Amino acid sequence: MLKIPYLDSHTGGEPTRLVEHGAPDLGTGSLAERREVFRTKFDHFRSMVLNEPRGSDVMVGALLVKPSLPNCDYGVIFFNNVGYLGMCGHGTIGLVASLAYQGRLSPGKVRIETPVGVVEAELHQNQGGDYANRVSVRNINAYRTLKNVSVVVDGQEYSGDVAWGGNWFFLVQNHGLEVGMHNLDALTDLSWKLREELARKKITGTDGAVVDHVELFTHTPQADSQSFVLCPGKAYDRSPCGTGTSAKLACLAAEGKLLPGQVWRQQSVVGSVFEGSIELDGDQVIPTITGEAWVMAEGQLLIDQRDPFKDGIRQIGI
Ligand code: PYC
Repeated sequence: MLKIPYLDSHTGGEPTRLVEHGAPDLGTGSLAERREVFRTKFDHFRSMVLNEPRGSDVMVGALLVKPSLPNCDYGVIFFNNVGYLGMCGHGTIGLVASLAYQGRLSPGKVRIETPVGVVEAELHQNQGGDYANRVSVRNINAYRTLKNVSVVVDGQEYSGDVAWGGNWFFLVQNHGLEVGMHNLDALTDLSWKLREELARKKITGTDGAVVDHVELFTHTPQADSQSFVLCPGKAYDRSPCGTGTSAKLACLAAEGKLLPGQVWRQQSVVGSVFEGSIELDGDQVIPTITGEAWVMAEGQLLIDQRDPFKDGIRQIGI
């Protein structure tokens, strides 16, 4: 029986499953190179950890590895039900809170290497719980590449921006749908169709990158904005999405609607909130996202070689 220790947390409702020991050896290359080894040689491990029946479509995996850069403390590769992420904001908050829970981190700063760059997280002081769980993540640079892109779905025209926040996003403000838990089917349906239409029209991120996250925004009295975020595997993000909030901050800054030091409160469809702010870096921004994560389960994944679904139920065609 193969046994893989795991620690599950959630950040604003969005789960992260942290694994480290028992994972395949991905070598000592850069995190981008190791993600490629993971993808091409060990994708069964991703599916085994995250897909049903052991995991779920909603979950994001965080594989903790040694960094390749000497000035980093940890390396991490994030993955989901259908593949691999660049960065993951809620996942980084979950990772740092999980390391705090394990007694491996004290309040202060930690540098984490990801396949798309180095992020700096700050674990804030424990406010009286069992472990410190409030984390700020100074993300890699975020920027908008396309403004007011027109996409037609079911005969109706939508306009949105394409932006990078560690993953590629299509951000739509005027979509006509109510953003709330009562409307998940309609929000998912429209987001998915927008994503498909972007792909059909070959509207991409830089270097032909697939725009695989869609954000639908609305106004809310409880924060500066509320959003529904659809992830690549068709599950919606229960958190406000750290990389998605970063992309939003980049678009706001490009419009002159957010200045360095101002705090932007982004609410998720389930009601959780991230706080975001920016520093300027030329025509790009460096976003910092703050949120809280909660550890919620730890144990061992058990992999029985006789089990026909030991490698999870793979999703084809997403
Ligand atoms: O928080 O960046 C994020 C994220 C990406 C996908 C799910 N959550």
